[in-house]
Amino acid sequence: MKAVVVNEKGSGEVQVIEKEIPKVGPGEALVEVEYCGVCHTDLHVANGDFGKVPGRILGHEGIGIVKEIAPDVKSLKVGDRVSIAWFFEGCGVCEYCTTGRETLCREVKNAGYSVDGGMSEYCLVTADYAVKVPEGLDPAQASSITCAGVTTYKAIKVGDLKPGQWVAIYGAGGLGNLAIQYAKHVFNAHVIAVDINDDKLALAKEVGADHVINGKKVEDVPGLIKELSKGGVHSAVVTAVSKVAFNQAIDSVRPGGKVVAVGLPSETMDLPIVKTVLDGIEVIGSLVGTRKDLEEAFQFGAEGKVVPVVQTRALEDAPEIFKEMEEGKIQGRMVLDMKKGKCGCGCGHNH
Ligand code: 8ID
Ligand code: ZN
Repeated sequence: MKAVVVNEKGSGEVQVIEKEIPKVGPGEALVEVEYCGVCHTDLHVANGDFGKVPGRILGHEGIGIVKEIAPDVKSLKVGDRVSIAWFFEGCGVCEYCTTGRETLCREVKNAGYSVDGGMSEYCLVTADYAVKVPEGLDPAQASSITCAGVTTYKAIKVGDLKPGQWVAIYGAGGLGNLAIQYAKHVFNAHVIAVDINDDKLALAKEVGADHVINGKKVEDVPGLIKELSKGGVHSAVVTAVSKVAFNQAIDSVRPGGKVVAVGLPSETMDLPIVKTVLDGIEVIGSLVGTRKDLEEAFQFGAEGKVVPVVQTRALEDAPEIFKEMEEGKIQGRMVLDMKKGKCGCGCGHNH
């Protein structure tokens, strides 16, 4: 089978290689992957930002069909459509797994990082942890919800956003455009989107942002947010891969507000102690979502409240797509379509 892997040095350009189809072990299912989205986290993994993992098959926005199950598997059957998510498996018994915070499990396995992920023609999943895709949800769109969707849906929950309140979404890329949609169409909030690229902001507006701000063009982003939201947003979700956005987010929440940190730049943010104390603000990290969060996030997709913006490309295009993501050229999500072959005419496109 073809697979997209971290190169043998553990950092830099990804490679497309041939690998053996893995064998099903106890508790596992073999999935024939249909689609896998390219998340900015894959770029961090490929660059070795969280530690080097040479040879690892990337991908945690996978969707596919179960082809085979181990004899002991009860939760899946052949033919089911399931997810291959960053939260691939928890221990099931620790204080986090037993209190609704399973993504914080210390024994966690993460697809495309600590175990092989979904950017390949076949992939193993731990059956009890693969979430079923509901009827009526397009599988390419479902791939995007498997990480970008569930992560932002969960982050908005963590920010305790209520109907009628204001939220600022920093970064309107793969995660951000879905954050806007969940905030607007599921949580019924007023949404301000901040990005540094006008094309991302045009998309933000299209998918439901009430106001958009270009952080490169507006000098005082928090000031403008305070003006628009009459005193500051109730919560801010930061998906941007830059400390600038984190610092702006801290300055744009109203007293009692919450800043939910989602983006993963290898930097530190500046947290003014006096403001934190006197304004009673909270800064909270949020990591993907539980299986239940994903089930809920999928359902809103199936109901059409949230429509992921996806473009599909062939698996062989992965190295190019990673570069395009680094350069900020992608609108919404680029999704690998395992069935799409390169064209014969040599133009480099798929048609
Ligand atoms: O569970 C989690 N916490 C989780 C899950 C999935 C992804 C975290 N992430 C992390 C990724 O690892 C990455 O660091 O969230 C970040 C965003 O992932 P993405 O949405 O997949 O990346 P993208 O599509 O490249 O979008 C990033 C956007 O940020 C904007 C860019 O213009 C782009 O639209 N941006 C940047 I870079 N700097 C900005 C700034 N200063 C900014 N927007 C506003 N202000
Ligand atoms: Zn991701």
